[in-house]
Amino acid sequence: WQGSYIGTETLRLVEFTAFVERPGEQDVCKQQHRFVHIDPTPTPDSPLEVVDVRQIYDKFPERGGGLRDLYDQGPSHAFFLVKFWADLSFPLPEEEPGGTGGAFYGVSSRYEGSRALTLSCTSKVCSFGKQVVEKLETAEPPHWEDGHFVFQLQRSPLCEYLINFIRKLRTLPEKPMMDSVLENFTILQVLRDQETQELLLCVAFVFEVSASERGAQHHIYRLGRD
Ligand code: G9O
Repeated sequence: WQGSYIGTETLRLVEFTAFVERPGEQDVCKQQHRFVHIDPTPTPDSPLEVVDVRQIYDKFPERGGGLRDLYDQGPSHAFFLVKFWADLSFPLPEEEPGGTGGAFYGVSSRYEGSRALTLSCTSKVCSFGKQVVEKLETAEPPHWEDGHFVFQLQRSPLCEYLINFIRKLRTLPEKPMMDSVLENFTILQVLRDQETQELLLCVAFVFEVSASERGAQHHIYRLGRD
């Protein structure tokens, strides 16, 4: 299966955004800052570069449902790696220690698929290759649009661990320091058909901080193994 996007014939990631919204008095005043973003703009349909999955085994749990086990079970064409350059150049909201100053930290994602199914999404947040948070979510029931089923997970609140992680990272004085912390921070998302537990997509996320004038960037790879 070839293409320059994250997806297979069954399920394709169309849009993905992690953001913070600062409170405004009215909805229209809310200011959204995107840490990372994959947009729905069509990209040229050239094959993705392949990264050997063994190179990133140590960044995720390997056994007990970790990356190695998942890849062994396959299907291998459903495995992707995204390198994000996150935009952390947002002004920290006024806040008391331990609070978020009324800010909302969330993540929204949208998928297109060829089958009506119940889509489940498991996210494992990992530090030094060990899982520190796991979150299981179910997408809204799909709706039919332009010839395919559309699945959405909208405005899912980020967990405390991630909010604190982003806020602490933001206080580090230099990009190289942030990047060195991010070397040991990864996220693994697994999308399944909830009824059959068939694996539809597995996406490994790794991070650096964007140079502030460039905004959030990303690069998508396919994961392979000879
Ligand atoms: C530099 C850090 C940027 C953080 C981006 C966060 C991406 C979020 C990926 C989804 C995680 C879902 C798990 C979750 O919400 N736990 O709360």
